[in-house]
Order: sequence, then structure tokens, then C-alpha cells
Amino acid sequence: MRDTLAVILGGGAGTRLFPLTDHRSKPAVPLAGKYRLIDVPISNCINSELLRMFVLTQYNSASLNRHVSRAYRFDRFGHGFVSILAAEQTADSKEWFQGTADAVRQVLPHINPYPHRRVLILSGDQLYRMNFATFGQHHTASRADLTVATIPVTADEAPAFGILKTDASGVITEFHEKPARDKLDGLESPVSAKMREQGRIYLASMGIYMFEREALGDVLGANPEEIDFGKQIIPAAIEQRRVVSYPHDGYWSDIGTVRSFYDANLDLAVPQPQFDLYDEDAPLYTRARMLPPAKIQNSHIRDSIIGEGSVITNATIENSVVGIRSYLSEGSTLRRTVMLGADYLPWRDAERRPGINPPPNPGVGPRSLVEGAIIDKNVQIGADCRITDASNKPDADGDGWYIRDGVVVLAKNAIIPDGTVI
Ligand code: ADQ
Ligand code: ADP
Repeated sequence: MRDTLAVILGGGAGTRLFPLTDHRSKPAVPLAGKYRLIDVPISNCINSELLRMFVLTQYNSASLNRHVSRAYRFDRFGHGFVSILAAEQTADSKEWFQGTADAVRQVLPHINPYPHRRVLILSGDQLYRMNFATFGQHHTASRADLTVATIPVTADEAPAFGILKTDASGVITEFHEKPARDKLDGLESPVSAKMREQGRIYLASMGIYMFEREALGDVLGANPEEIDFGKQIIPAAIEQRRVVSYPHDGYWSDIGTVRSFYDANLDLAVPQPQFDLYDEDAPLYTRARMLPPAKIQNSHIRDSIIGEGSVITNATIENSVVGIRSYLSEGSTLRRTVMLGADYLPWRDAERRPGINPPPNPGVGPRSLVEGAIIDKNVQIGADCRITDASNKPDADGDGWYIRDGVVVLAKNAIIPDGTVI
């Protein structure tokens, strides 16, 4: 992988994960009790010995910079780096990245000086494990200009993806970005018997692309008005270039919307999760924080993940992910809830806490119940609150809380007063 550069697409306008992206860029959103979204593609790269990575983001957010600079320091005798490239205003470009292809086009002048033969383009909002060295071997053996990673999906799922067709040798002959459900006829692909049994007969693009360097420069240069890979660049490329499919057969999940982020987190807390956090051959890396182990007193906990540094006293926790430094007090209950954790514990000296006026008592207060929610960092939930499942409620905005995709999201640093009912 020494001749490959990775470009991780770290998010557009970022509305789909709002309010989690209100004060941080999408790649910095906390995941699975101790990681951040960006740790997934970066870990896949490191585990594939692909050590030169660029992260493209709309905001040069302090929290992303802090995380990446603390977590990923490579050996000074090697050649590895993770470089954050934020959208910038230049003489010939608008301020924001207009789309995925526009983002890559705008940063090519920063990437081109690094010696490379291939560019691997990755999404920043997916949970999966993939060996990119094997992907690269497939790309080389297929003599492809561009290889698209693909996964079989059902007719219900297909309209959310780019759906493609291949010939018998795996060359992509058609590509339709997010086709309507009634336009799927004739788009079926040959898949394994097991996939066919599950109705997974359409091949979806995973938004993971390996380009030969000159092919990328050519397709972006030849179509300067086209801003999106899925809508424009990939369909154009299959007309002009050799574009091949790389079938992925492991777990893969979108984590780019509030609902999919919530579901993917909770899926990690079941007894046999499809995504294995315990795989020692391909670990998920993050910043080492040296926190103490979780301390649990007289509590009932079932099918949950508890983050390090947490303190849990006389609480009930079911089917939940409880992030680092979470504090749950007397008689509190969490069900089907993703708690992102806290930057400090309630008893830490006020003047040593990060940020301006963070809540004095982050955590879940006495006798409070939280069901079906995402609790962002440092939220203080008072005593006797009742936050219950909102899966049938429409989107709504409250004081320090939101409902999105049927999930209650308590915003970072919110103070939820005693007795609140949502
Ligand atoms: P979507 O997921 O809808 O479809 P898109 O919204 O373009 O694609 O996002 C792809 C990735 O790029 C995400 O990580 C997103 O955050 C990031 N991104 C989006 N706009 C960006 C911008 N302006 N600057 C930087 N990053 C940006 C795509 C493909 C489909 C494919 C699915 C698979 O278009 O064909 O099936 O991914 O998830
Ligand atoms: P998030 O993006 O999840 O909101 P931050 O990156 O702001 O989180 O905080 C993550 C870590 O950085 C925490 O451990 C916190 O203590 C620390 N931190 C936050 N703000 C600062 C700061 N201004 N200076 C130093 N460390 C900080």
C-alpha cells in the first residue's frame, strides 16, 4: 500500500447527524463508548498498512484536530500521517466543498505533491472492517482504472444507494445513483445463493473507490462542473474507463444519520454483535486516555457496553452504550440509550473542567429514566426526569433536546432540569 494515498470524506453540510454535529465536525462524533467516527476508516487503513491519510472536512474543528493529533502519531522513521484538510477559500473556489467529487478536486493540489500511484477514497460515516491491501490486489489484478467496493442489498434498501450492474468478469456496465424502488427491474446482479435467499440481489456501491492516479485526475478534470461521485463522476467513468466491482462480504453499516448512528451503536451491545470490537488482528484504534476502569455498585446491567472511567451507583442499564466517564446516580435507569460520555466527572474542580461553564453535574440524576435516546457529552440530567421512547413522534426541537428520526437527542452540555418529561 506504499504507493496509495487515502482520502477520507469527512462530511458535507452535516445536517443528517445534527445536533451531534452542532459543535464538532462529523468525523469527531463519538462512537461505541470510546471511539470517534474517524477511527473506523483510519483503523482500516492502518490495519491494511496504508499509512498516508487525508481527512476532508467542512470545519477545521478543534475537537477533530485534538483527537487526530493525540491519537495518531506515527513513528518518525516511517512515512505515515493523518492530515486534516478543511474547506478553504481560494482565488478559484467557493468556500465550501460542494459535493464529494468537488471536495477531492479542491484538495488535489495538496495531495498531488506526495508520490503515489493510486488514491483510495473512503466515506467517513460507515462502520465496517475491510482489508484495503486485498482490495488493492483485486484492483491491480483486474487492471482497473477505478474499482468500486460493493455489497448486495435488498429491494427495500436499494433506493438509498448507488446500484450497479456488472458483466460476468466483474466489469461495471451500468450505475444508477439511488434509483426509485419501481425502477429496479433489470438491475439484479448475480449473487451467491445465500444472498439470493435473503433477497439481496442488487449490488450497491459502498462509496469506497480506488482510482489510478491519472484516471482520477482525468475524470475530475474532464467534468469540472460535476460535484458528486455517485451522481455524476462514477456514471461518467464507466463510459470512459475500465471500472470494476470489488465484492465485500462482511458487516457494513451506514452511521451517517441519527437513526443509523443510534442503531449501529446499540447493535454493538448485543451478545454476539456483527461488528467485532474484540478482533485482535484488526483493532479499532483511538486515543489512549489512561482512564480508570468502570466502577459499578449495586446495579443491574444487561446487554450493554460500559465505558472506562464511568461510575454507576444503584442504577439499571439495559441494551445501552454508556460512554467514557459517565456518571449514573441512585435509582437511575437507562434503556436502549446511547450515552456518549463526559469530559470530566461531577466532582472534578470547576476550574479544571474544559470549555466555558460546562454543567456542574454531568450524568443521569437520581430516579431519572431515559429510554430510546442519545445523550451527548457532559449532559446533566436532573432528578426524577422521564425521557421516553419517541419512535412514533415527529421531529421536534426543545430546550437542550431534539427529536430526530424518532430518537430523542440531548444536546452537548445541556442541563435538563429536575422533573423534565420528554
Ligand atoms: P451518500 O452516502 O448519499 O451516497 P454522500 O452524501 O455523497 O453520499 O456522502 C458520502 C461521504 O462523503 C460521506 O462520508 C459524507 O459525509 C461525505 N461527504 C458528503 N459531502 C461532502 C463534502 N461536501 N465534503 C466532504 N465530504 C463530504 C454515496 C454514494 C452512493 C453509495 C453510498 C454508500 O454516492 O452511490 O451507495 O455512498 O453509502
Ligand atoms: P467533543 O468533540 O466530543 O465535544 P472535545 O474534543 O471538545 O470533545 O473534548 C475531548 C477531550 O478534550 C476531553 O478529554 C476534554 O477534556 C479535552 N478538551 C476539551 N476542550 C479542551 C481545551 N480547550 N483544551 C484542552 N483540552 C480540552
